[in-house]
Amino acid sequence: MAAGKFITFEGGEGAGKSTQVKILAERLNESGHETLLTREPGGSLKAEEIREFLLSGDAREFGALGEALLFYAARDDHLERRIRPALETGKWVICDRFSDSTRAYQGAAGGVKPAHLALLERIIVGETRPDLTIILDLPAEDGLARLAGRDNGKEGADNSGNGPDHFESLGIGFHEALRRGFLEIARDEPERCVILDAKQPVSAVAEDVWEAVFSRLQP
Ligand code: Z5A
Repeated sequence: MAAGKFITFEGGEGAGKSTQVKILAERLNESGHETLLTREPGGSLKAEEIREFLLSGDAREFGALGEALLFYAARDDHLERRIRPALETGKWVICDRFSDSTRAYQGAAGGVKPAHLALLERIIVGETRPDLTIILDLPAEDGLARLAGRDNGKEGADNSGNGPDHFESLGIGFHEALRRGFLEIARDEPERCVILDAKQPVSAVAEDVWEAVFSRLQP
């Protein structure tokens, strides 16, 4: 068993994951825990290269299953080089998206069979499952409106820092299917997942995140 704790953040576009992972990492650091703040796709050198390819839209031709394989190739490297070593030294690993994103994007919204994704998850993730997954829930149109209003773009949004990436530019139906996908995951695994209302102000969401971490993992 890993000595550290593994927390993942999930949710649709613009739900506030990147904002909240940073606040949680600061809070854990202040309470004396060493943290690794990381993200998917990416988090290791090779995985960041795969990220660039995936978000550019050039991987679209592989279809949703091909994309899932690429996300898992990146995840395998990330787990081996960053996540497992950090957990073994007792760090708290906080990851902005992880395997539930594959289940929601390539599975629920993209049409890849859940059994195929479950198999990949068993092979690649194995025992390194998150101790806690926080799902930030927001209506699809609110999340997309937030991204449209984001003035400087998120780092690497389309590999130039501007404009929507491949996934952000998919239609509202795709984003609604995503939301349902995440809510279903939480319903099926209540011992691991917590759903939080991401429509609230940043500080209120941060309080809910801390309450979830505190009550489930006692940092
Ligand atoms: N993907 C996949 O398909 N399969 C997989 O297995 C994995 C990923 C792992 C990665 O994109 C893409 O890869 C992603 C899924 C797919 N799809 N897309 N696009 P990314 O890493 O570049 O982006 P993201 O993870 O989707 O994050 P995001 O949607 O760009 O945003 P966010 O991290 O959830 O939110 P944020 O950056 O913290 O906030 C967005 C804006 O809202 C910003 O202006 C904030 O200031 C504002 N904000 C944040 N919180 C609030 C609150 N509470 N109120 C008001 N405004 C707020």
